Amino acid sequence: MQPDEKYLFTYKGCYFQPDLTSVEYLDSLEDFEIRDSDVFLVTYPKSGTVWTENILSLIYHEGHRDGSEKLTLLDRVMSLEYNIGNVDYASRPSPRLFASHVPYYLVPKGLRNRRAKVVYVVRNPKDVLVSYYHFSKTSLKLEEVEDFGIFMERFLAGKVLASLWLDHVEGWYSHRDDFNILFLTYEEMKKDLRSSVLKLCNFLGRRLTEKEVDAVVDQATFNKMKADPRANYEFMPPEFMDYSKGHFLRKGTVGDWKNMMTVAQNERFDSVFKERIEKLPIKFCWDINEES
Ligand code: PPS
Repeated sequence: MQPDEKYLFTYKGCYFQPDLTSVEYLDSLEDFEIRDSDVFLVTYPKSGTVWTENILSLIYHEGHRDGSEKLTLLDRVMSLEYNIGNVDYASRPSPRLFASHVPYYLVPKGLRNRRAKVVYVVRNPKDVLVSYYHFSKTSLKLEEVEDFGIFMERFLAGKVLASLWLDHVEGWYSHRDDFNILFLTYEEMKKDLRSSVLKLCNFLGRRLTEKEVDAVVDQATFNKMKADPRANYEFMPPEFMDYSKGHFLRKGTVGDWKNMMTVAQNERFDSVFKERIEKLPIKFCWDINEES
């Protein structure tokens, strides 16, 4: 089953959302000017993007005491390929924080000189799939596929936004030497948020006091973010989301796939993904109670 063209189009082998970007704009990204101080958060969709955006923003704005507290997350961390508000990114002050779902080969070429920083967050793909399935019901910009089994087949075939999860993760990982990049997993953030925040501060060269780190950790918890209208994405206009069907911050857990996938679906998933996943150097956590 092919994705509906109303919701997805391919650009150089990767699926994008037609309402929110264009071929011309994506073409222009190759020469997008990069600054040394830029930070790019790269993820496959539903892997913890908004969570990490919030953490980055908190780290850079040290608890939001610099006037950015009135801005929504979308203004604080700008989407590279979906410039929804038509913002002139070149005129934005440094340090600029960007988020992106693009595969490694579609990034601005200036990013390959290892000057700017890239943070790549990866999440176990079964939870990504389940999160994605629920999000496609809430998001009015994604095609709603009622049947989870059909949605899973699309996911396994890469016929979804940002294309195949395996290609995205493998691509970024195998080209890591081209970038100044830090890999983090959603699950390690979930298990020990403070250590993940410190890892980020260290990579980004940001020196925060203990108290400031505590404030970042406190404001980045699921419950705090869910209650914060500037961070929970409910500021998105009604043409983007149908909140009667769910929320952007849905469950925020590890292992929710077990509540959704049948034994047969899990076996089918493994038969398509397992071999390649096992070749990745990332140790995935499929259940928060697993020993690490
Ligand atoms: S998107 O649409 O690609 O930007 O989505 P993304 O932000 O990558 O992923 C959404 C999932 O991340 C969860 N989330 C969190 N989990 C734990 N803690 C915090 N603070 C947090 N913030 C967002 C969000 O709930 C989505 O996962 P699911 O499993 O659907 O709950």
